[in-house]
Amino acid sequence: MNRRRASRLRRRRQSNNLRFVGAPGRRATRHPEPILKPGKFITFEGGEGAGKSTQAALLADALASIRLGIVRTREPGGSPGAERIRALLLGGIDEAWDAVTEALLVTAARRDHLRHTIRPALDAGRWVLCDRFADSTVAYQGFAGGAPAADLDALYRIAAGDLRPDLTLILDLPAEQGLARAAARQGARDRFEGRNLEFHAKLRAGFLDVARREPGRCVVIDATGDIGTVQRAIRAAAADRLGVSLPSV
Ligand code: T5A
Repeated sequence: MNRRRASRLRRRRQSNNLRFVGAPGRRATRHPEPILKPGKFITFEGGEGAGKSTQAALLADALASIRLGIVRTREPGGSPGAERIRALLLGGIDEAWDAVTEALLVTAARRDHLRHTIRPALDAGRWVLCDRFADSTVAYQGFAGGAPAADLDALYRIAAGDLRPDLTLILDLPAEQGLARAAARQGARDRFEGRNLEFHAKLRAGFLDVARREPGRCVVIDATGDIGTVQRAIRAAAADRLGVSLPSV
């Protein structure tokens, strides 16, 4: 075969590969480049000390082991501008701001975080694992703090538009147990950890209310067990909701 015909055939084969990927009735093709799938957005929610950071790190390892690109991030924070707002919010003297002012601050941080970290990562096909997101605003500033739900909805739209997490894992445990775990850990208490038990019980009720209203997005995970047991439940939820097959814990 002459060189020009060989190169014409090669070009045609490549364009077929790209056009017919996954089309019914076609043989599976080998792709010259991995196909960029849109990334998934997974959020971890729950009260203080529920184990969100611990579990997010373990899920990130599992997803990376099946060769997915992962970005782990957190709220408030996750971009340089949002981290500055985090320092202001969490380091501030308690009661200096009311719940609506707190919501304005976390929303400003969220907008910056989405612009600079979350959306670019999702657009590049990465999976974003975020330690807390907007349900924390609903629970902390809304349910426990008393900020009106309609105001929080409006703020969310300003920050995020139509973007919603693909999966939200709500780590659920009694407030006393979470606070005991957080207290056993080293480091200074932040502005919210020091609030009374009633406040923390309202947080739990708030997260469970979100889960009840949005069952398609949220999965409630029993977080009272040991780290491995909780991680198994999280991997099962990721497999069920997002169709990934992950190594067992
Ligand atoms: N906030 C945030 C708002 O008010 N509004 C908002 O909109 C947002 C986004 C963030 C604060 O900001 C507020 C809420 C928060 O107060 P943070 O520093 O990010 O503060 O703290 P938290 O998100 O509360 O996270 P914590 O660090 O308190 O807890 P985690 O991440 O849930 O728990 P983790 O993994 O650090 O574990 C805590 C301890 O428990 C152990 C761990 O080893 C660790 O020592 N542990 C377990 N022990 C036994 N069994 C298990 N299954 C365990 N899992 C973890």
